[in-house]
Amino acid sequence: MVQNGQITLYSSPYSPFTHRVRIALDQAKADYTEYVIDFANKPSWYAEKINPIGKVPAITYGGPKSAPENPPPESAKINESLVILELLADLFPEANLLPSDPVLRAQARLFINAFETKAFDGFKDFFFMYVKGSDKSLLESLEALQARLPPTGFAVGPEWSNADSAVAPFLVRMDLMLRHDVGRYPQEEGAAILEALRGAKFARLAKYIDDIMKSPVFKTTWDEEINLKLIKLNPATQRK
Ligand SMILES: N[C@@H](CCC(=O)N[C@@H](CS)C(=O)NCC(=O)O)C(=O)O
Repeated sequence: MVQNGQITLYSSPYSPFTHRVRIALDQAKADYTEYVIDFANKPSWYAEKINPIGKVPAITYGGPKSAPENPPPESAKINESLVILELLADLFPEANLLPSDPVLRAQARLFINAFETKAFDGFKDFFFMYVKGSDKSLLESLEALQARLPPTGFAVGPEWSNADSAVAPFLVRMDLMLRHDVGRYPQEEGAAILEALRGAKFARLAKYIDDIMKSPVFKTTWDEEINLKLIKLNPATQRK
């Protein structure tokens, strides 16, 4: 499809939510401009003109290319990473961001839902807040996510889809943080989780994470060294 108007992505290099959208935009081969929002010095026009809740990611879609702080008045302003993934699947049908089969599409959404309603909380509570007991809930939620994976391939089959774009930024960061002992969690709990995730019970999830990291669509959006530096700098990952 010929893209019908400009796309601007408002982003942060720290943000796994932005990462979701970047993967899908690349997969769709969309022509887009990226503008990094500095969290320490958020421009007031961002909430006024783009995303009233002030978070990233957000996109503007439509109209001619223009300065990021002055989006075309006719452009749509869309926030929430998962909603943006849905929009991109609709805008770029030939990119197959979602499978064409209705049942597989539903399964992709269920996979995303399993991550969003359970695993994300485990991830946040263990790595960024450290809530007591979150080691257990993180492993339980990962087991439930793993149970949804087909025997081989990605979340809903051999082809990468929005389901993978939605979870990959988190699973890969989780693996990286555990390998480098970064995050709020007590060191021994991190070591125990890493051991569990390397064990037979989580073999399918480990293979999935490995396949994600080897996938061309993911590799073009990920630099492990830079991300490790960013994660280590994030105040929310510092142990107290
Ligand atoms: N539910 C939102 C979450 C977005 C979100 O939490 N973004 C964070 C970055 S990872 C953010 O903008 N934080 C800066 C702030 O809240 O000021 C989505 O899926 O897009």
